[in-house]
Amino acid sequence: MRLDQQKINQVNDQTLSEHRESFDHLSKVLGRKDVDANSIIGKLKEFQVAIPSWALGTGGTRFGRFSGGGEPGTLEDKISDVGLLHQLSQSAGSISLHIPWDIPEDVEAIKQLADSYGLLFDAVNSNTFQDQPDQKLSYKFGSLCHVDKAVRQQAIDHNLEVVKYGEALGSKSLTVWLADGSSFPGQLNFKKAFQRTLESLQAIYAGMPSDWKMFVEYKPYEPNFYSTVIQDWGSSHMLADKLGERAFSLVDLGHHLPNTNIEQIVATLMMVGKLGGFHFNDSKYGDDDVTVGSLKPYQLFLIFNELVDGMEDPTSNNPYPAWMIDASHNLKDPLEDLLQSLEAIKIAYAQAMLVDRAALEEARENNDPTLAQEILQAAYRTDVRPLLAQARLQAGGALDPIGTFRRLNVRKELIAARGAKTVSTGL
Ligand code: AOS
Ligand code: ZN
Ligand code: ZN
Repeated sequence: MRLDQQKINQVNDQTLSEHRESFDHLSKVLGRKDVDANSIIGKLKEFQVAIPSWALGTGGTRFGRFSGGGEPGTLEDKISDVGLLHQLSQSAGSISLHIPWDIPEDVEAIKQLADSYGLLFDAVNSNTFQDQPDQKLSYKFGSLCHVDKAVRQQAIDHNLEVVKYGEALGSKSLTVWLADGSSFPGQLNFKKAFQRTLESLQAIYAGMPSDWKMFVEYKPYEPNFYSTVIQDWGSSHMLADKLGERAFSLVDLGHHLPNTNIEQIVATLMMVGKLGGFHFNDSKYGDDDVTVGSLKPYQLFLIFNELVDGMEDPTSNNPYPAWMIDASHNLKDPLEDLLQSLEAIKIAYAQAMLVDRAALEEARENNDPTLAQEILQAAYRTDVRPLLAQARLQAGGALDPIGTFRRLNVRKELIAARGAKTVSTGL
């Protein structure tokens, strides 16, 4: 489904003068601080976040799943939904596929379809955390870390097959997230499991095209409750470091124990040039995967403060990170939820660009924590939403993406086209 551009413009027209007033006011306020609103708008327009194919349908828990209707039942539908998000937000310029959920039957047709929506294919994801119906050996006791070499080989072959699909579509990176670990003390030899995982990853790394990157995701628990082989950023970094210069750590915001200082992890990984990818979501307890910025927007800002610092650092050799939303939507409309996440990410990014870095560095050198806090919070407490709206307006998007989604009855039309009972693949 494609939205009629004229209809988006008509909805925009209704709040245009109000928007112009807020934007002019903010531009003046920023101008007095020597901040050029247009340069921030330019960076916001360039900033694109990948949408995971598995976040477009209703997510469930092991207790139930409550579909909202009109879910994308095919890869084509998923691409079309990301196209909708991109049309409204102008910030969702790519899709991240998960194999075997998203195996393309006709690669050329899928590429053309994505292209017609202005979408690229971001990192491809392998799945060795579930057994597929036609699978020979089980991953019940792990995949890349398994004690049985044949299981490890099957998981290696699967990852290489994922790379082949990605290559055909134009992806340039593979994200590996493993459920491997143990649920009971004594179950697993930690050292051997890590060593076997490294060897398996080395085989996958060796089989990737020479211009591909590998992102190694870490997670402290779930589905294994006692240990995970790649439990934290240290383990992920050790693996990435041993694998080679095209392997990087991937930070998923929900994959930290409560109160972990994620911004410090981000700064440290960027310092050594090893932060490759980012999964955005929010969490209160663990891997809650709720809407970005819905619980801890200040933490998100502090993380972006380090990301911007790392990206602007001329001495840094960290590559430009791959951004993706990794959320699960079990109550809200998935498309509305993703629009909220995109907005929260860009608010934090824009606020982080407002930080007066020279003054902050001076305050640090003078051991002045009061001033350092004033500087950070001056940026955080600025309402940057008119900058985001202006960036969208200039790019042809909606001034108010969720308002427009509702005004144009998008979900109703999706249900009419796809039915109320379609079920999307994913978790
Ligand atoms: C799992 O917890 C990880 O966050 C993965 O990145 C992702 O959610 C998964 O691959 C989707 O199935
Ligand atoms: Zn993730
Ligand atoms: Zn996760």
